[in-house]
Amino acid sequence: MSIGGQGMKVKPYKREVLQDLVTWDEHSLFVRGERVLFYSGEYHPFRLPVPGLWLDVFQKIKALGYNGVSAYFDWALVEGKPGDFSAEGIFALEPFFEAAQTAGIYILARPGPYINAEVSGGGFPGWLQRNPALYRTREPEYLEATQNYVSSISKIIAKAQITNGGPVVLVQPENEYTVATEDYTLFPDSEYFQYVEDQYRNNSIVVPLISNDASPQGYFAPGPPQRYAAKVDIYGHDGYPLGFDCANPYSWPDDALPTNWGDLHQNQSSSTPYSIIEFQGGAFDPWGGLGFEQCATLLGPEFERVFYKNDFSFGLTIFNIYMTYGGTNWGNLGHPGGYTSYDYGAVITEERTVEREKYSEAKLIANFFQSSPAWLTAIAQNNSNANSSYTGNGAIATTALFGNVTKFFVVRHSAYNSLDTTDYHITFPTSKGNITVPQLGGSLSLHGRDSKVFVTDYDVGGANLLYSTAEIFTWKKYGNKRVLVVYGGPGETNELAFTRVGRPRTVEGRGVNVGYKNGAAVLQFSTSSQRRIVEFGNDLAVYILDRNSAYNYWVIDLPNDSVTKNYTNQKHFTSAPIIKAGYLLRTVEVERDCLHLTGDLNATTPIEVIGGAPQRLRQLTFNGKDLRFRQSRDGVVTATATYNKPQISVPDLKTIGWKTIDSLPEISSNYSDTLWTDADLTYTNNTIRNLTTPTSLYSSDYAYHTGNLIYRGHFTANGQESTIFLQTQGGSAYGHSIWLNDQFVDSFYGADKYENWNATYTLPKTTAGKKYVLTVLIDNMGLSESYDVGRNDMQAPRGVLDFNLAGHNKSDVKWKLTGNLHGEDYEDRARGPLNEGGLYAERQGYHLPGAPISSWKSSKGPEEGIDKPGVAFYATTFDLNFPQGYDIPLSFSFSNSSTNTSETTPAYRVQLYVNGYQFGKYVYNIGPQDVFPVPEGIWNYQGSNYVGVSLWSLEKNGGKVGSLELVAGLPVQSGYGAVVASPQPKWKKREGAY
Ligand code: IPT
Repeated sequence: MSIGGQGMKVKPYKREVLQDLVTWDEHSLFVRGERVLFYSGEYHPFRLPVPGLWLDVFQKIKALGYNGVSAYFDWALVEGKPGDFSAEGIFALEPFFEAAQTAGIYILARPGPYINAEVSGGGFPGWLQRNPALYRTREPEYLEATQNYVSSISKIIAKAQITNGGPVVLVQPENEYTVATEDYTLFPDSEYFQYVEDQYRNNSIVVPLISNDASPQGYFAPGPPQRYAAKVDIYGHDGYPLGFDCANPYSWPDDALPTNWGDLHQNQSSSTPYSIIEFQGGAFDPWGGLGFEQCATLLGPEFERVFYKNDFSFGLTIFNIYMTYGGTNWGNLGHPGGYTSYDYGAVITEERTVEREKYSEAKLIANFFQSSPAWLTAIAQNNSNANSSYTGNGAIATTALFGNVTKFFVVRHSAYNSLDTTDYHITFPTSKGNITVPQLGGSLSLHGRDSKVFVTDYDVGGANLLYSTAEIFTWKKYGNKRVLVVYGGPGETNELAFTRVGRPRTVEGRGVNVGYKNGAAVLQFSTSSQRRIVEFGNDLAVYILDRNSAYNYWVIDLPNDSVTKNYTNQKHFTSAPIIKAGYLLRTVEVERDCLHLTGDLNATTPIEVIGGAPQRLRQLTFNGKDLRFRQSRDGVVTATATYNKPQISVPDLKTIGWKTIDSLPEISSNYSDTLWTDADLTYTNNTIRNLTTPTSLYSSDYAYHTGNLIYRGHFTANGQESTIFLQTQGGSAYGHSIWLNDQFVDSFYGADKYENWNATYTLPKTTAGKKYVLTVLIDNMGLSESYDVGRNDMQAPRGVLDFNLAGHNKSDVKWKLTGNLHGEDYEDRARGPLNEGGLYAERQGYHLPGAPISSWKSSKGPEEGIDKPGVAFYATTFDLNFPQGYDIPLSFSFSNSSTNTSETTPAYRVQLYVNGYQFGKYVYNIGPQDVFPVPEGIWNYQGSNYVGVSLWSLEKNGGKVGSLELVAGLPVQSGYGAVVASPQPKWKKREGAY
C-alpha cells in the first residue's frame, strides 16, 4: 500500500496550498503525509447546548469507525445584533474543538455564512431582513453584512486548525451555492464565490477549502477542465436520493439510486478526491409530519448498505453523513418547516442513544473501509455495463474498483430496490487467474435490499486474502498473528480463500468446509448465529460471524504519540484491539500489562478481547473498575461487565403542585403598553413584499426576530367597526388570536400548509368616541431559509402584513408591537438571542429559575388549563436525585386525550422551559411531536430544577393539556463521567420590562 511520504512520488502530485499538513491528490486527502479516508458524521454543536456532552457524541461517532465530523455554525445565534458577535458559554466553539481532539475526530468546519440546515433564516440573523441587498450575491451591502461574523468566526476556527495543533482539516465556504432563480443571470457568480473564499483566506484559514454542490454540477470545481474563474481546492457535492418523505418508509422509487456520479466526477473534477459532503443519513420532518422513527426506518440499515456502498463504488474517499447526530431545535433556532426535535432518524438518536440498528450497520461499513488502505488508491472502473458483469446474471450489478494489487467489487441487485433473494456465481480476476466462486459447490445469494463489497488479493497484514464474499469488518496484526473478522447475512453461503498462510483448522463452531483450489486454502460456510473461528497455523485467526453478532464488535483506536494524539494512524490502527462488547465502547487504552476500557452498558454484557490485549494481562478495568477475567493461551481475554439497574424516581407532574400567572395581561383594561415599540416606520427595506399599510408592521423592521409576537392596534371608535380584515404571517403551522379590548374575537388555529392567513372577523359592538385596542398574538415559527439565490426568501416578514378596520382609514389605527424584551438587545446573553419570545411571562423572564413564583396562584398546572382563550404560564420546581454513572434520557410526554371543547383536536400551543432553556414547542392540533427530550446539563440530575410551561389556548372555551408527564428512558450505565451543566443564570427583575 502506498501511504506516508510515498504518496508524494505518486502521480500526479500531492497538492499543498498554504500549509503541508493537509494535502490531497486525485485519490484522497493526506494528513501529515499519510493517506486518510475522511469518514465523517454531521453534528451541530448548537443543537446540543450542553458543551459538557459534546465529547459524548464525538466518542459515539468515533466508535463507529469514523474519523471526522462536519459541523455547521449558526450565524443567527452569535450575532443577534449587528456588530455584536459573541460566542461564549454554550455558543463557544473552543470546547467543541477540544472535545473533537480528545476523541480523535477531524473537523470539517462549515460556517456559512449561509448554512440552510433547517435553522431559522438558514443561519441568517433576523436583522438581515432590513438589508435590501440580494443575499448570497456580490451586492456590497450583503457582503458587508457578513464581514463581522466571518472574520470573528474565522479567527476561532483558524486557531483550531491542524496547523495550530487543532482538529480542523477542512473548511467549507458558503453552502450548496447551486440553485438560483431564472432571473438571476449572474449565477453561478465566480466573483461572489471568490469573495467568500477570500474572506476565509484573509482571516487565516489555511486548510483546504471544500465545496458542497447541492447536486453534481461541477460549480467551481478545480477541474480539469476548470470551468469557472473561482475554484475551491476540493470539489464535493451532496445527495439525498430518497428525499424527505417519510410517509412510506419502505418505498424505494425505481430510479432513486444514483449511477452516474462516478462519470460526472471524472468529467467535473478528476484532479480531486471523489467527495460527498452531505449524504443522506436521515431526513427532516415538517410540522404535521410523521415523526422521526419513520425516517429512521426509511433511511435504515438497508438504505445504508445499498446506498452507501453505491457511493463508495464511485471511488469515494471523502464522505460525510448528514445527520449523524441531529439534536434539538431548542429555543426557536429552527426554521418554520420543522418542529422542536431534529432527531433526523440519524444513527445517534436525539437522546444520544445508539440503539438504532442503523448505528451498528454504519459501524460495520465504516470499519471495513477504514481497515482497507488499498481502497484509497483503487480506481473505479466504468460501470455502465454493471448489470451482469462478473456474474453473468442480469439480476446482479457489479462495479469494480482496481487497486495495484487489491480489487474491490460492489455488488447489488440491478433493480436496486428488488426484494428478491438472487442466487448467483461471480468470477473474480485474481492473482491466481479467473476464479468462479463459490468453488466448493452451491451458489452465492444476495438478499433483497442488500449490497456487498467483495475483495480480491486483499492484504491482511502480509497474508493474502485471495478473495472473500463474506464481508470484512476489520483485521489487525498483533506481532506475527493476524485476526480477521468477517460476517455474512442470514442464511447465506459465503466463501473466502487465503494464500501465504498455514493450514486451516476450525477451533470454534462447526460447519466450515475446507478445500484447496488454485494454490489457496478455501473456506466455505453458511452464515449462522453460531460463531466459527478458523486458525491458519499460527499466522491467522478468522472469525466468522453473522451480521447481528458482528454488531457487537468494536475497534477503538489506541492513543498515539503526542503529535497525532487520538487520531487514527495506520500503524496504530492495524494493531488496535478488537473487542466484543455490548451497547457502546468509548475508549481503549493499553498501559503496560493493563487494559483499560470505558463504555456503556444497557445489560450485563460479556466482554471478549479477541486480539490486542497485552500478552500476560495483569489488570482489566471497565469504567475504572477491575473486572475478573480469563486469558487463553492465544491471548484472548474474557470477562463480564455487570449492569446494575438503578432506582430512578421522577416527579409526578400531576401532583407536584404548580404556580400560575396570567400571561396575557395585555387584554385587560389597566394594561399599559407605553414602553412598547411604536410601529411608526413609514418604509421598509424588505424586497419581497411591498408595504400595504401606512407604516411597516414587519417584526424584523423593529428588531423582533424570534418567538411569539404581540401587536396592539389603538383606535377611537366611530361605531362603524363591524369587522376587521387581518392578514398575518408566521411561517408553517403558526397561528394567531385576536381580542378587542378584553373581548375575544377569533383565532386562526394554523396548519402545516399555511405560512400566512387572512380573514375578515366580526367585531363586538363598539361605542363611538371610546378608545379601543386590538390585541393580536401571533406565533412565529422561525424565519424562512434562503435556498434559492436571487430571491430573498429569508425576508418573508413575520407579524401583521395587512389589515382593514371597517369604517376607518388604515392610518386611524396606531400600532405598537413587541417580541422578546428589547429585541436585538436581548436580555439573556447565556441562552442567546433566540431563546425567548414575546409572551408576557418571557418578557418578564419568568421562564428563568428563581422567578418570583411564590406570590402566584397555586394551580394543578397545565392539565387544569384555562376556561377562556388566552395564555397561562405555569411553573414548578423540584429536585432530581438521579444516581451518578448513568445516562438517563428524561423527556416531557404529552398524551393526546381530552380538553373541554367539543372539537376532537382542540387548538392550543405549549412552550416548555427547563432551567430557562426553551426545549419544546408543542402544537397539539398539528403535531406530530408529543415527546420532548431534554438533555442532562439542561436538567440538573443531582439538584434543583425549574420547569416553566406556557399554554396558549386559541379556542373560545379555553383549553387544557390532556396529560403532561416526565418520562425517564432506560438508564444506560455509562463510562462517560459527570456532565458539566450549562450556565443557568437566574431570574433578576428586568429593567424596563413591560
Ligand atoms: C441540504 C442542505 O445543505 C443542508 O443544510 C440541509 O438543509 C439538508 O439539505 C437537508 O437536511 S440541501 C439538499 C436537500 C439539496
